[in-house]
Amino acid sequence: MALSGVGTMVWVVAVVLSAAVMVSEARSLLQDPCNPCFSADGSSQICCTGGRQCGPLTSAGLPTCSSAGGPSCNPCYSADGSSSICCNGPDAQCGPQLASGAPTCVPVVAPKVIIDTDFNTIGDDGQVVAMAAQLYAQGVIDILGLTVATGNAWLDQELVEILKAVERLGIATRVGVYAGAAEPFPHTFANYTEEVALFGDAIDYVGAYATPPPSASDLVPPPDGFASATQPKAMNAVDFIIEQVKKYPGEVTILEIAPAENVANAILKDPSIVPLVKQVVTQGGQMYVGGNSYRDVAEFNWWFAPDAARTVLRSGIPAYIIPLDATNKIPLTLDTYTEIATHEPATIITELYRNAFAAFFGPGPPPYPLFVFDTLALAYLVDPSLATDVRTLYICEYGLRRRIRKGAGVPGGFPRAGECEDVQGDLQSGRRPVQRPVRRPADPPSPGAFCAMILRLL
Ligand SMILES: [Ca+2]
Repeated sequence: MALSGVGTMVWVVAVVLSAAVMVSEARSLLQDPCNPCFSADGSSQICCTGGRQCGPLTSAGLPTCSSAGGPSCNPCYSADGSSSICCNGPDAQCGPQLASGAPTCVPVVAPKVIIDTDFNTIGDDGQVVAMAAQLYAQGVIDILGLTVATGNAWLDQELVEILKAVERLGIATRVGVYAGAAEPFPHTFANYTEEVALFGDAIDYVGAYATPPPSASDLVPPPDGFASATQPKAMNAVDFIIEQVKKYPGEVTILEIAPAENVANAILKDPSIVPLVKQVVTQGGQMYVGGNSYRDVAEFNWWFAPDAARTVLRSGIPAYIIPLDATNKIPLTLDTYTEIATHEPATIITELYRNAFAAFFGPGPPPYPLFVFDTLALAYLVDPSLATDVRTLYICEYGLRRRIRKGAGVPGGFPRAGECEDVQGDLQSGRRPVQRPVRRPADPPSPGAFCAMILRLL
């Protein structure tokens, strides 16, 4: 791994750790607002809780916390560094320097985020929401809501798990859960059964499609029981996305860590939201590596709802994609697992974590790499500088064309990426790709065209 990757991995690991270490503080954090203290250049911040004020900057310009009741000052410096002012209270962030070079203070505004998730209790989606709850408590992000779509499991099972999670994390009264797509279209469960008949059984992950939709009696409670009182909001996820984007034009980031049906349906229902969405940050797709679903040549989120992925990526909303090329480089290590699982005092999160992964990290080497997938999308959202390899590539669609030509009768094309190289194969049949010459569009991409930012965390 390149040296630059060390910092990336450490950061990601640190976030995973913070979810476990800090979860016991979640409720108190929510009642104990963050006092944000910023670095000299304003690019990073820490949260001083417990009544602590901002301390002096380190020699490297990093923020510190003073003891409780200490002097209150978040220093913001002039252009030449010769003078500073204190920015505290509602105007606690360093603002742009004036033409004269004098420092300014501006209000702290946490980025507004909708997390669209195919939730599971303590898999990567569960880890994302646990970490996001901490970041929310610290004022680093503002979670507008959690929207849910079938993916890892069927929607009803995911709702059971996320409703308990928001109670467990102490955010149930502040962050709503919105039910969305029960299955994508046209890649429905019935469609999937046709694929199996045509191309064969799955040899890799298919999420919810491993079994038919559950009945109410099939729903499995989380290890710590069903939610005691929390219910999904009455508003559908699609309408919630539309409402919030219009309420905060240009401010809403959609953290897309599920098959993209909810966001795609919002776009299709009300295309006027497209120019109003700040960005989509998503874990999905793969560029030059193998897939991880069905017959091993497709990334799960894009395989599960390919038409939705195409709709979102071609909508013109700025899209930042963390593909398997990046996530494959960040495995969950034994050291990280051990540090979380053995943390004292134990919390419900550390217990869930231990129960979920103890067998995997049992005697002997892990049977296969275990990745943290969606957590990298959250990492990028919070700190885009973590991306060490950012590329602008075209999303291509060879799947649909090849499918029609073959007359296989299965609807649904697939978004492809990679400078129009045929690098992903036939996503449903599992056939490996035939390498073709690079096809470049005759014209450069226009704003809003099918141009997406692809990034790799090396
Ligand atoms: Ca997910």
